[in-house]
Order: sequence, then structure tokens, then C-alpha cells
Amino acid sequence: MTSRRTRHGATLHRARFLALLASSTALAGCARIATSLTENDRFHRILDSPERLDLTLLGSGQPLAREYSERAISPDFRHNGFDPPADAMYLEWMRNGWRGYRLFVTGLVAQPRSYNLDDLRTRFKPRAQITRHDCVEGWSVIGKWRGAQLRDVIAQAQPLAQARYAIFRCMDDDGSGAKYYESLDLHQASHPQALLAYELNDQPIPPKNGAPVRLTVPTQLGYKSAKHVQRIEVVAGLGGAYGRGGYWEDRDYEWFAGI
Ligand SMILES: Nc1nc2c(c(=O)[nH]1)N[C@H]1C(S)=C(S)[C@@H](COP(=O)(O)O)O[C@H]1N2
Ligand SMILES: [Mo]
Repeated sequence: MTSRRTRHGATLHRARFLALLASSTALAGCARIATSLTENDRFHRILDSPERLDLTLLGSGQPLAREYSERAISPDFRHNGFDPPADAMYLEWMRNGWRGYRLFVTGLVAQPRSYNLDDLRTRFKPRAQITRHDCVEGWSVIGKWRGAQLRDVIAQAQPLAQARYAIFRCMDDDGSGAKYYESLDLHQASHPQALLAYELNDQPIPPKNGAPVRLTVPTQLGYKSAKHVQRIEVVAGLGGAYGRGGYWEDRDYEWFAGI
């Protein structure tokens, strides 16, 4: 068992972390989740390093999804899933150019944060990418996204040593009150193409596609790309009160949705 003292005084016990990970992911698709995190050399090196979890390092070296030319952009980025939120607050934010909306980053972080749209645009280096969105139902659509890299936004809140997953809390529900949510482990969340997008095809994201801010994760199936995100909650594990890590995962979809 390797264990090192980190700069911040916490001790990372690698074997214990891996065991913890195995138990927290025994819920759904456990073998494939283990692949994402535990069979990754870079990830092992980072866990063994005496530094704080470095999300940029964690994210680099991961294979990229294909990026397309402007010509490949689909004329309409079709809608799927729940209707956009229709509550008074959401509608008022929309009418006011999203003034009032904030994205929160909370949970196992040293610095809980919140950002309005302008903050997201100006405080983080924007990335634009033309990628394909693949729905598990068998259709695909190509769109151009612009947004902040998820890893930058999470890193700014300074995840604590125990942090392992990010849960995305959305504003829409299935009509019976169950809200949409999703999750990524921090390895997936560090992928350079995982964006908190605020533009689709050079326009603010329309309500049907996730206004005002949505996740786009082109290396994963479409249901991971949570729309209408209001809060990112950093946690040590899934399960229990956190559910299986997503609205659809709670209804038997696989948690691991890598393409
Ligand atoms: N908040 C929220 N995010 C969501 C969904 C949803 O219903 N609500 N559906 C998911 C699924 S299954 C797909 S395919 C895509 C659809 O995104 P689109 O409507 O922009 O095509 O959003 C994903 N993210
Ligand atoms: Mo989907």
C-alpha cells in the first residue's frame, strides 16, 4: 500500500481510495467505471504524487473526441428529454437576459463559488469546439459549442483531497417533480472537451438545448451532457442520498457512458 503525505497535510492512501471507489461504484456498471479511473496510468501517477489533485494534469493525455468543420454543423440541433424549466424564476431570468441566474459550485471544496453568465464568459478561458452529440436512442447531431472548461470551473473551487465526483444539478424535471441530474468522476470532468457551454452555434443556448448553461461531454453518450445546470456538487462518492449518479442511471442506464 502506498501512502504519501500531501503538501496540505492530508494522507492519500491509494489502495484505500481504490477500494472505496470500487465499493462506491458497485451500484451500476462497476467494471467499466473501474476502467475509467483505476486502469489509467496518469491517474495513478497523480494519486501517488505529493501534490494536490491537479485537474489540468488529470485531464491531459485523454483521447479527444473528433472535432468537425463549420460545414458539418447540423441545421437544427434537435431537442431531446424533458421540457425546459417553466417555473416563474426561470422565465424571469430568461426575460432579463439571465440576470439573476447563478451557477453554484459546492460540496467538498475549499472555496464554494457562484458565477453569473458574465463571470463564466470572462473569468475562464473560453473554448469553442464543433463536436457530435450521440444520443443513446441512436441519433446524432453536430453543433458548435462555446464555454468554459469544466475542469477550470471545478479547480477554482479547490476540491478537497476526498473529492472524487462532480454531480450536476439541473433545473428541469420529468413532470412528476424528479429533477434531472448527472455525474462525472473527476477524471472525466477534467477532460479538455468537457465544457460548461453558454453558446450553441454562435448564439446563446436556446431553452430547448439547455439555456442558460449546459454541460457538453462529447466523449460520452448524450444523457451525460446535462442541460440547464444550476449547481455542481463535488462529492467523495455516489450512492445513498446521491443516487446512482443520474436521473437515467436511477432508471437502469449505465453510469459509464464513454463512446
Ligand atoms: N437537464 C437535462 N439534461 C439532459 C436531458 C434532460 O432531459 N434534461 N436529456 C439528455 C439526453 S438523453 C440528451 S440526448 C441530451 C439532449 O440534448 P438536446 O436537447 O440539446 O439535443 O440532453 C441530455 N441532458
Ligand atoms: Mo439521449
